[in-house]
Amino acid sequence: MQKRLLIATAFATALVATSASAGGKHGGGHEDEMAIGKAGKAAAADRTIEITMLETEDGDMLFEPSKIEVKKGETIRFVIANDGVLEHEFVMDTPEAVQEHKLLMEKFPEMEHADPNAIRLPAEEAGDIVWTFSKAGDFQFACLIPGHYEMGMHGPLTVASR
Ligand SMILES: [Cu+2]
Repeated sequence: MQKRLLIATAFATALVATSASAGGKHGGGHEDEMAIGKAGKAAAADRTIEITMLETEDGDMLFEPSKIEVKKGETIRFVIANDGVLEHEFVMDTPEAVQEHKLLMEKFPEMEHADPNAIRLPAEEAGDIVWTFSKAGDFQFACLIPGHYEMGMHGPLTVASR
């Protein structure tokens, strides 16, 4: 009895912690600078990187290119196209934040995000993200729709210090 109560309490605490972090992350101001940088202005973009999201005939899901390399201080216009038949998303963040976000998506698959570092696209649609990489580091991009990461939808995003 005592033990069961303890487990229930721990579970409730975990739930509260999870929703608090979800609220903070998704309701936060868009002006906030993240570890990976901040939203930029299209007019200030140094270059464009085109990214395609697709499924392969043997059941994999992937991004092309499979890795992204930029330099600190660069503003990149990502033009992201979903060439698949399923919905996909592109999110870039620290590896830790990607894993945290992935777990949240698995718990709450209907979760909507309005994060400036992410875009969700229905099949055959395209969109863009303009991003200023203000800090050097090893980041990651991924699709966090449950199951897609495991099917291959993730890659390294390196911000070189110049
Ligand atoms: Cu996907």
